Amino acid sequence: MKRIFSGIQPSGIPTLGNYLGALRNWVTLQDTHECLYCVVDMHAITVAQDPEKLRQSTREMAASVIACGVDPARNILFVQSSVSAHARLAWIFNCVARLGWLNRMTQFKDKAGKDRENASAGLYVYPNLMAADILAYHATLVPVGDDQRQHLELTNDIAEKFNHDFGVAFFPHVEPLIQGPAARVMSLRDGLRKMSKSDPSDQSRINLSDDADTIAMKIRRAKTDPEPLPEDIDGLEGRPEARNLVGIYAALTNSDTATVLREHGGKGFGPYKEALTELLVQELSPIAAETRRLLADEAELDRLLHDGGRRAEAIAEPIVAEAEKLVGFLRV
Ligand code: AQP
Repeated sequence: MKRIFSGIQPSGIPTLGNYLGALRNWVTLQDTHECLYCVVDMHAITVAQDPEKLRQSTREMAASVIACGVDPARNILFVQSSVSAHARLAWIFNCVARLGWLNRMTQFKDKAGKDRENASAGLYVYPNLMAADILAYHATLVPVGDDQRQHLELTNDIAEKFNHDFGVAFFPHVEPLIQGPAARVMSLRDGLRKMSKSDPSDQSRINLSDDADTIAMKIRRAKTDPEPLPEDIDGLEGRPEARNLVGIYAALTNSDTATVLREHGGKGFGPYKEALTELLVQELSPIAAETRRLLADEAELDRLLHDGGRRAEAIAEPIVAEAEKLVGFLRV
């Protein structure tokens, strides 16, 4: 069985983008792989977080993951900061990765924006921590949205350089697992920007906790253009908002863009948005209800996460101890 590692930041309520790009795949993969799923709070603090809110969001994220269908007994579900191996290996990787590599990371450029000088050093070395998250477990498969592809290439660069520098074949090659027509769900307000849980505009995203009325309102107000839906894929050229709404529909029905357009091409956005809303409500309402149920018993949720953390540690500890030995740390 191949080992999978995947993480999600507790930087807000998970969105439809997180769900279609990652969480839904996590559920499928648990049947065929050994899976480690991690709420990556250390990544979340690369931008400012309110401490109490972060603690609560960490629980909420874990509850959402379980509510989506991830079984904490069959998989290892845990909080990143509870396993110190991540921080230790990340430091080693900070010393392996080259500044030139990090300078090419588009996510840093997107997230730091115009005020780069004021971004945290943590945001800059975020991909090194991500490499440590994965390689601390010798995981070889990483289910992610399309936005993370570049970070996984960097993970492999780091693994190769480490292996080369220390003359070993210690860290494995990592493969991204990018699936489906909604590998990149875009903002409902701007079809060229990714849907994000930390976008200042709540109207830009569907949160997994949104109720039916909120989903209906957000889809009704989602930006579109005046043309009806095209009948084939070529007709989506230059229409990012239409492409996004079609991609979401295709993902929710486990079909593809061409099939959705065969069914809905020629229709105006009014009836199409109604059909899309119905699908979304059907899929997301049970998740929201189950998340609320899980959050009502915080002690049990904390117990599950503690247990996951100890199981994760048992795998990571010997791997990271070996990496520390390879770089020459004295263990006395
Ligand atoms: N819009 C998206 N479409 C498809 N997949 C997405 N993912 C995130 N947004 C989309 C995937 O969700 C997983 C967890 O992401 P994350 O929380 O670790 O960080 P992120 O990619 O930065 O997600 P957000 O929602 O945009 O968070 P913030 O706003 O805090 O930066 C990843 O596998 C990601 O690919």
